[in-house]
Amino acid sequence: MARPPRARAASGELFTPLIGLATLLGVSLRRPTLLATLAAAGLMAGCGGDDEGGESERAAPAPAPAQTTERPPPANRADEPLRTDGEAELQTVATNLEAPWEIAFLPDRRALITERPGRVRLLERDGTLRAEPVAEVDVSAVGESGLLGLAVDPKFADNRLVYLYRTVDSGNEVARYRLEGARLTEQATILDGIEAGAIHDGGRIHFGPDGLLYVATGEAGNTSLSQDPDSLNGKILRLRDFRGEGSEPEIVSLGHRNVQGFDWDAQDRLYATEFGPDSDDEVNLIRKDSNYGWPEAQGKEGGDGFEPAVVNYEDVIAPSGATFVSMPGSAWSGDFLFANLVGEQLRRVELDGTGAGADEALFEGELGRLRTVVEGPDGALYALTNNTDGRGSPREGDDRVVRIIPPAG
Ligand SMILES: [Ca+2]
Repeated sequence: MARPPRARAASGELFTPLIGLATLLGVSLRRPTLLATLAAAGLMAGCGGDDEGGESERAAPAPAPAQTTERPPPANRADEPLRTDGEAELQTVATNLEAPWEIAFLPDRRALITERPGRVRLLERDGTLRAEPVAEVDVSAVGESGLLGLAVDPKFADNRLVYLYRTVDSGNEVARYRLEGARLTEQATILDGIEAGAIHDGGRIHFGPDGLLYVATGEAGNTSLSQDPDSLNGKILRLRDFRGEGSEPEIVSLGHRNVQGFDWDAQDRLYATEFGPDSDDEVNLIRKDSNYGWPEAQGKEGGDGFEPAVVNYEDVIAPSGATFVSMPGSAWSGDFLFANLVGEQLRRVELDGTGAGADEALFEGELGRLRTVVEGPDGALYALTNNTDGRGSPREGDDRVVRIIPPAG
């Protein structure tokens, strides 16, 4: 993996008061009413499609993790990725986020974090979470929808472009923004026409090794959409003209129920996590134009043109964001890590292009529900808890960004 360029001085301090002004001028959030939230919860309970789980179905959470520190040391500037000699180390980097959904690093080692109610936050290089959001995004945040994925343009150092996946009144869409100073300014909607629902909104976006922007969607509670080639729902899509006016997306794969995590291994093979219904959460190897079965087949069922899952989990763990560990020198290097909501764990799976080897739960019950995990520029992993969206049991300081230093390998 290419090393990020040396950090430049942040130039956004003067813009902070402008953000406050913009807020006063009416860049406001549409928050779900209590009634809408309850209706959505009732709907989800009724149809058994509540992938992300609810507190009522959960036992009391485990006590807060003992081995955390309030602030990590400054990011490692050496060439070697961070590794520990013993057990993996867990540190709290930032606290008091509201339903964070994605974290993505900039080339200067700062990071942007989305909060589902409609904010983008900036995490400074020293681990300080800037109090003022860099953007307030007008979203319709009901059930599982709202401000979800975020991706940083591969040419960010030149163009400062950032992409957001969000739910608005007309559905789910992808919008392009530009980071100017400490302010994220909207430029254009580059993909729309994705149906939204109180459940199954997909929402993860990442750039692929081919330089295209990949978008994972869900079937929004309408199972007939996953097999419909004319629908953008229940698909993995990719976009070419993301820096221009936008163009028709290409369907990479279909037959998905709800994909919220994906990444490529060192051989550029694409793997994705997927929420199953009341069993059969999945990890799939995504091949172009393949059909992953929903709602006709699930889990390891194949045949009839359907791709079986590489890994399936009978007990619900609710897998969301995922990453391969690309940097060398750790016991997890090359492995697929993904965050789990109901399972309250990170999962580490060894994948080799055909089947799966070791498959273990990490930090189970220690942090509560987990939304995503990404690899940082220092070689540590960064995960987001998801305990403040009404479905978890928030602990003091939730939600938080945690930094995980993997054991040396
Ligand atoms: Ca499947």
